[in-house]
Amino acid sequence: MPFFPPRLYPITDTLISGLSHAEQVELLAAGGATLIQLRDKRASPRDFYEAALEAMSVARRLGVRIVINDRVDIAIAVKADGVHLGQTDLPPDRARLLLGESRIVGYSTHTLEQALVATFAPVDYIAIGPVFQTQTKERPDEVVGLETVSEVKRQVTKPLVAIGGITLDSARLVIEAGADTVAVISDLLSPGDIAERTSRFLALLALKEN
Ligand code: 3NM
Repeated sequence: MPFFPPRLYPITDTLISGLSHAEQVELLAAGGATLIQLRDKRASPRDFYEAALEAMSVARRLGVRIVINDRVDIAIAVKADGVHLGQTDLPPDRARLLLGESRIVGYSTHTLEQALVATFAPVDYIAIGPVFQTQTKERPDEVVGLETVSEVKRQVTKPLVAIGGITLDSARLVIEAGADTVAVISDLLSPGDIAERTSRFLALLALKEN
């Protein structure tokens, strides 16, 4: 089945939010998010597995889909809806073999060239970033800017997720540049009302049709 990501794709971060993955899923879902990525670069595989399992039970109760960052094994172990792969993770075709056809496989790219290569991979969406400067990712790639988002959109038919430094103030511009979806961490999870912030993003992004 073709996969169409929603306009907003929140990604969890326990450090920025000060909350567990399950707590973040609860609040993001309360604000209207329907697809959430669990990301944890610091936890041990065992701890990430336990936290993801807990978040999955919240997500199932609330009807939210969950994608696991980087770890195909954990995605399988917790029966997540999919995995998001970086350029140094398992190759997408190997992840696809392990996960099967029905799960979501997303793939990060950081240049037009990588995005073009990704169009031949068995992935459901392509992410491009960082669109703007980000403090959230350690050793981020070079900022690609809105022009690259537009260029990738022109050349790529798969759904396009933009990521990196996207805020309530810039999200519309990113969608107008051609992204189908914005993936956001810090501007959703920084101290404040996460559910309210999520619904503000969704209201803003709903103003423009697909
Ligand atoms: N990946 P924030 S940028 C996880 O360029 C991640 O692929 C990126 O966090 C990429 O919304 C990034 O706080 C961090 O900038 C996104």
